[in-house]
Amino acid sequence: MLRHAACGVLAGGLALAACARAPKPHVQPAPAPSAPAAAGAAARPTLPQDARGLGLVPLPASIEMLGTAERLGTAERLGTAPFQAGAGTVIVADTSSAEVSRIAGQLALFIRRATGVTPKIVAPTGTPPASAMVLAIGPVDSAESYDLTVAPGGVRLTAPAGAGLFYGVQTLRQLLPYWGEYEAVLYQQPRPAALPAVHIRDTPRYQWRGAMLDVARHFFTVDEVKRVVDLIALHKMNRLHLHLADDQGWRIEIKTWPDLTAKGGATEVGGGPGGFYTQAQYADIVAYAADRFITVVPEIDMPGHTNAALSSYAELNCQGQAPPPFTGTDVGFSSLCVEMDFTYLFIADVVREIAAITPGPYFHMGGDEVKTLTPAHYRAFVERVQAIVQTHGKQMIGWDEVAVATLLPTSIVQHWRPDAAHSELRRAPHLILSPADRTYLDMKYERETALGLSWAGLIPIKTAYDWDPATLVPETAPSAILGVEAPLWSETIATMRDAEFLAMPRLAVIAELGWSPAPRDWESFRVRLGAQAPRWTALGVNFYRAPEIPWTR
Ligand code: TNX
Repeated sequence: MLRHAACGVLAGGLALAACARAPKPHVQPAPAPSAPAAAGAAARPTLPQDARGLGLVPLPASIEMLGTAERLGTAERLGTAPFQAGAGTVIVADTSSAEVSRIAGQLALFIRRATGVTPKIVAPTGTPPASAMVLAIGPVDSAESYDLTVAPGGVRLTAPAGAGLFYGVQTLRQLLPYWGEYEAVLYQQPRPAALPAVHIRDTPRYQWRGAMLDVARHFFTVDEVKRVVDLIALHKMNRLHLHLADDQGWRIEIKTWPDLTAKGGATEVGGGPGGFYTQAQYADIVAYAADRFITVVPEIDMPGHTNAALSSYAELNCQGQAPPPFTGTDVGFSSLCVEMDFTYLFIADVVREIAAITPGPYFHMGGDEVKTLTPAHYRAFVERVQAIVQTHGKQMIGWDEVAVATLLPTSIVQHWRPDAAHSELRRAPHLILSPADRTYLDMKYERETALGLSWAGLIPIKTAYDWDPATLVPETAPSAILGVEAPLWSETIATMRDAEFLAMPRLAVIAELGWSPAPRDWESFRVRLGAQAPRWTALGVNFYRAPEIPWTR
């Protein structure tokens, strides 16, 4: 039985007494052992009714409460508090691995912030000391999976790779009291933090759990992008798609075409100053994301959405004349000169330079909303760019219009138009699902929402939550669906405060769609989402307090 197995795991490395003392669970019968979640296929194991009281988002694949269900002081979660982090807590981790050490350091930081005590990180030597939090590499389902046991004598987190350990630490973080999110709590005295006794075995439903930030319509600084990285990491997302070029701005330094940023980077919607990332700054974002197991996906939108490039270089235009910069919000009017070979030399330079500073395997070529080309010219363009992207060792991604082209087996289609023809989408070798009427973070929540657009409809929380990625495009092979992504377009947002208001809480909704097994339970989700309020407040997140969610504060 899983419950005893959990103690067995624990007993292997921690004091046996810990398990012997663990109060008998009085919740549901132990869930069936969770199978690794095959995309779309995994059935939800029975979860204890009170698992929702843990306040975890996204919901893990399997949770077993080891403690009794008692309310814990101010914390709105259930379970006894058999593990007390604080003075005496030691993190045991393989300090010879830089990656494991880094993750242990991240856990140490959360413990310090929650308790006022910085735990020592020590290498494993035989039996772990009492009150140890052990991070171990060991077999669990897939690379992103983890197995976590919290019991009175200690905590044991096992994962086959760094990614799983990192997600297990994010779960521990959400199990710790919310005040661990404050950066500078001053403690008169160390304050122990209770972790509820629980056994969690977790694995993501989908490999692609993404968010997109449009830094082209309005520019966001490196620090602001890092803040977005932090928010997506907290919710176990693993892709950050950066929309780096559009009509209103070009945001990434290309050394062979310096005016792209010198001229094309100096505008944005509304006429503000714009901005751009040097290649070194972009590399800094990529490294910061990689430390959180997030792959950056760079997008240069083409052949449409290219006014910033066209206005920077006259020779990219069919007539040899540069248009003025554009600071409005219309779409569909611009296009690269697709019949001119010179255009493809330009594209090859851009792809080569970006590929060289992008360790991830993807390059997104946009391809959306082209209203000035014939279908034949459009298709030929996509296929030519696809070949360039392949030459530079990357997999091409394009918005769903590109599905009309002949695509390589490695290419990926990002579905966004709610009315895109399913017959075309089914031709896609791989699909990322970003249906605009469910996942677009820039849609208004309700008619009165001051920020955002509404062309794809209003998206209150339940609308964002209530759909199944596995059945959105009928007759698509489940294996073709890589996962989900939530795009945040920035026509109506100029600051991080505004961005957070549209993104949160819907980013957490899409994170759950990407991670948690189906079928999902709206009632459980509302409660767990509501429990994030003090945590997000501590992080300074300007989230929308949707009236249908029972926010705990
Ligand atoms: C459609 S989504 C666009 C963007 C806009 C967005 C606004 C997509 C591929 N194209 O250019 O910013 O709508 O919601």
